[in-house]
Order: sequence, then structure tokens, then C-alpha cells
Amino acid sequence: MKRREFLGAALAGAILPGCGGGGGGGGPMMGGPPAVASALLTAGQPLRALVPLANTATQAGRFEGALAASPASLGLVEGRATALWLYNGLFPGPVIEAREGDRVRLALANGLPIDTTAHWHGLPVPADQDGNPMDPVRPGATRLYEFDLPAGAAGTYWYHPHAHGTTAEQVARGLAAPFIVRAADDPLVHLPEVTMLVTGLRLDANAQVSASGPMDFAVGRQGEQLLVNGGRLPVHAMRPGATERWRILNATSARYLRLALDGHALTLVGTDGGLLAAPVGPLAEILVAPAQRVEVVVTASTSPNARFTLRAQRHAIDAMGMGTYAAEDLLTVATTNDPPAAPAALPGALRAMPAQAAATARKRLVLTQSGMGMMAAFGINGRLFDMNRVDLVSTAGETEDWDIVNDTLMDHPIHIHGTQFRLVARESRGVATPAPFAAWLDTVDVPSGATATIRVRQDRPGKRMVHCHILEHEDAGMMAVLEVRP
Ligand SMILES: [Cu+2]
Repeated sequence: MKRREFLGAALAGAILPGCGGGGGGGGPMMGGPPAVASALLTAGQPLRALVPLANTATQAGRFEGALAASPASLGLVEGRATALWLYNGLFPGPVIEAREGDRVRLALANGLPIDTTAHWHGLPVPADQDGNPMDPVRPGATRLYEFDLPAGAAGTYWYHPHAHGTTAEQVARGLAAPFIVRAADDPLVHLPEVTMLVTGLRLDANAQVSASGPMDFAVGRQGEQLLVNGGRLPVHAMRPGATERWRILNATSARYLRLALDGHALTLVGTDGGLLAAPVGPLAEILVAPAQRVEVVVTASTSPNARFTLRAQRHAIDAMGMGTYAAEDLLTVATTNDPPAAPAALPGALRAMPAQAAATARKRLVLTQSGMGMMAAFGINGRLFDMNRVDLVSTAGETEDWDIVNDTLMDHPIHIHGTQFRLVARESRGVATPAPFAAWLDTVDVPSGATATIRVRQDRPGKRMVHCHILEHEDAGMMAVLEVRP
């Protein structure tokens, strides 16, 4: 089968400025939810602000909080109760907002009927505090996670379960929320800020979260409605001409978000691991792969009383014709009737991003496929996950180049725990495209048939997960254990 090429020349990490449309074929398998929806699933409600997790610390320089993962029931559909699993009963879960330098202590109480963990996605936490699948929190148990947020860690992260084999189910039932780390010297602190957590929801005819089936395990969970902060197609009001900083998180299982805002350009200022060295833009669109985050600066049109749509554009992720996502609207920007705001200045430099050290070791990871179509299964270097096996070994503090070779018929967003890395280049069909700018990533999209070369350094010893962040792929074994030795 001919491999898809259109992403072959793709640019840095998550970023795909001004690229053409995706391939054809296929489409979501499942129908939408029942027709009558409550406010949450009714389009046009105001964008909800996420609820912050209370900091119960009594000392400065600390963040202490309590999370409980428990079954909950929510009236998403009129006259029906949808069974969900939520953090602290919130849909979505509470946003954790801490600062660089903070000592963090978070207690997780497991009120679920199965094992869970809290994985602090993208944060440089010790391996034994990172919610690995080998560290399950049993039903009824409470686990305390403790870690420090070092200088330079400011950025947009998230937390979610990482229990072996049930991560997709736990996220699909509602367990995911942002974790924002702030810097004392944030150069964009003058801009109003909005956090937009994008999640997927797929309900069956009884208004219950539907289990993933064979198609979902093949190409990722299909047919989800996209929600922003738990709402369907919410409205975000902006004063004409106003400039805002948006933190956008892709917490869907498998939905690549090729984001564009009608009539507006986007300026990229940050990725998974925080700010870029300088703003990048204007961009017509930005590709945010599953698990990735972006920080974007948006200046609203000066037209009053106008409406614009933030949309995830059509995007194909496989060459088997099964994983094409149709365009889907995410959110409406509605300008108010106020006189236009004065233009906001954006600094030319955001932060220092010195070059990484030269690599002194090299690894090759091949993303592998067995079976075709609905029978497709994916591994790393031909193997499925075994938490008792070590697949890769690195030395703490050593800089390595990893060639991640995608020898499968679909794209995979590959996530490495415990550190941030940079894309060096992508190669496809003999054409290498260097990353056009430096960006810190913890998840890199590796298109079908392409090789992504990343430069990565792990600073803390212990076992780290390396896996596809299409959650059904992860659960089915597309994951490896990296042992970082002192
Ligand atoms: Cu995958």
C-alpha cells in the first residue's frame, strides 16, 4: 500500500504552518449522542473557566492539594444520567496552577473500581513519582506524589491516569486535566490568558461512554465529539482587537487537531515544554497531535459583533483509509460591541533557548505494525509492552539522538516521560527537513513512512515510559521501558 506523503515534509514538532489538506477516505464509525442535550452538550454556551485545585499549603513555595478519582454521574443528556469517572467530581478535572521552584505534594485517592495512577505528563518529576504503570494505586488506596518544579519548567502540562491497559478507558470516562507551571519572569504576563482543554466524548444510545472497539484499537478512538473545557462548541467573547494568550491542550485519545481560526492568523509562542525563543507567525494553522499542547497569541478582529470559528480541520492519520477525521468546529469567538482595544505589544524575544549539547549516543526506535485494517496492531522494535522488561537503556545526563522510524501505515504521536526534547529533523522518502525553530516537546508526531530525529537528555535515573499517545495503541502494547542509569 502506498504510504501517505503529505506530512512527509512536515515542520517542527507539532507545527504545520500553512499546509494543504489531508487525504481522503474513511470517516468516524459511530453516531453522535442522543439528540436532546443538556447545557454542557448544547452548542453556544459561554466557554467555561476550569476550576482551580485549591492549594492547601501553609508555607510559601509549596503547592499541596488533594485529588480523588471517583465515579460520578452527570446529566449530559436531558433525562439521562451519564456515568463518568472524574477528579474531584469535576468535568473536566481541576486545573493545577503552581510556580517554578514550588515543592509539590499531591494526594490521589482512588475511588475507582480498578487500579489508577496520576501521570504528570511532561513534567520533570522523579521516575518513582510519575504515575508509571508499575506503580498502581489500588482501589480504595491513597498515594502521595511529591516533586519539585525546577527553574525553566514553566509551561502547559496535564495529568491523567497511566494504569496498565486501562488508560484509554479512564481518560474516555473523564480523567484528564491541565497542570500549569508559571514563571516569575513570564514575558507574556501582560496578556489575558485562557486555557482550553480539548477532550473527546463518545456516548452510546443510552447516553453512556461507549467502550473502544476493534476499529478504535486499530486507528485510535473514532467518532468522538470534541469538547472545550467540557462544553460543546462554546462561545468565547473577546473585545474587538484584543490580544490574548491561549493555552490549548489536546487531551483526546487519538484526534489530531489541525487548528485554524476563521479570518485570523495564529502566533505560536509555546509548545509542550513552555515558551519558544521568539514568537512564530503569523500561521494559518497549527497541528496539535494527541497529548501535545500549544500556547498561541490571538488578536481578535476589530469588527464588533462578529463571530469566528476555531476549527479542527480535516486530517488523515493513516494510509489504510480508516482514520480520516472530518473537519469539526471547536469553539466560536464572538467579538463584543466595545470599541477596539489598543494593540498589545508582543516581545521579540520570549526566553533564552541555547543549543543542546552535541549527542554522544544514538538510538533507533522502529514503530512496527502487524496485521492490516481492523487487525492492525502496533509495537516498538517489533515488541509489545512488558513492564518487567527493559527495552532501552540511557545514562542520566547524556545527550542522545533518537531516530524514530515509522514503519507503519499510520501516524503515531510518540511520548517520552520525564523530560523535554527537541526535534532535530524529519526525513521522508530521502528528504530531510530540519526543524525550523527550537521547541521543547514531550510528544512528537511521527508520520507514516517518516523518521523523526530528536535530541533528548534524561537527568533523573529510573524507569521511564516511551509510548504512542494514541491511548488505545498504548493500552494494546505500543510502549517500551527506558531505564535511565545513574
Ligand atoms: Cu500509535
